[in-house]
Amino acid sequence: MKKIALITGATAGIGRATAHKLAQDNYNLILTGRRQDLLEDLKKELGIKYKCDVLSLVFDVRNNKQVEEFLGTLPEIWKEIDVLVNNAGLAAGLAPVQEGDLADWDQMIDTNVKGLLYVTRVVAPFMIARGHGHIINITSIAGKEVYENGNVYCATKHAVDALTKGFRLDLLKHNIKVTSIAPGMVDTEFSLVRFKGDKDRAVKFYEGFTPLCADDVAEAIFFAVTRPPHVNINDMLIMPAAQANATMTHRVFPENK
Ligand code: NDP
Ligand code: 8X3
Repeated sequence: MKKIALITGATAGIGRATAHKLAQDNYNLILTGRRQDLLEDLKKELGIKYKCDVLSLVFDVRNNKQVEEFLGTLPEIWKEIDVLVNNAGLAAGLAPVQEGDLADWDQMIDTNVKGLLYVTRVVAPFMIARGHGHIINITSIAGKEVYENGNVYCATKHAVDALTKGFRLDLLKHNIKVTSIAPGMVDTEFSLVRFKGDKDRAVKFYEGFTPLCADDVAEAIFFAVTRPPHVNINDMLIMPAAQANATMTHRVFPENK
């Protein structure tokens, strides 16, 4: 029988790549995001390529009413979720605290922290009822270190790091594994979103070195979910080879060679 994975934020980047990876490994998928057209395209693509069943749910993780409405009322068969990938998230802006945009702060805190909590609050009881499960939280190097102007984004990812540890304690007796996957810089829509559609700025962010790609992170998630029952990957920090930590990246430009 196929297993079921629920991936939040599957319309792009890491979530989308993880959907491909798990579908290829014989999972049926519940995929969520706000952009319906992208979810529908992905659902079609995965169905054709991997012959898997896909349930696509369009909602905003910041809205707990929607989270409960869509996930709380899943048909019984879809409640049998083996793997939850809490991936939906974003950075909005990059500014010193004294110039921070309050709407950006709210968006990051509401999505990265509260959204992740809302989804887990609904899904964890399904896993408890079945006596097993695996929750993967996508944290970040920004959840381990803080960088200039990253204040609130880094705080949200530090919060997810703490929540990961807390979930692990609370869910231990229920045989539910909890894993943090913490990537460094990954070339996805992340920077385009952070810089509010400014393509030049987003492209510059990844210039002069090879960042991770979404597939690299999907591979790490896949590794974590395919360990035998007695093994849990608590925390995986995965960086581009050219990025030593949150603040130091070795960039080489043709004119400097
Ligand atoms: P993308 O921007 O490519 O993807 C983000 C996904 O999150 C999209 O599918 C988006 O879907 C979804 N999302 C955002 N806000 C909401 C919301 N309010 N409700 C529902 N879904 C939402 O970025 P990444 O793939 O890079 O990011 C995925 C995760 O990885 C994030 O948590 C990010 O913080 C983390 N991360 C990213 C790194 C990077 O350098 N790229 C490094 C470390 C961690 P839609 O817009 O359709 O709603
Ligand atoms: C995203 C990685 O370093 O751009 O979490 O903040 S970084």
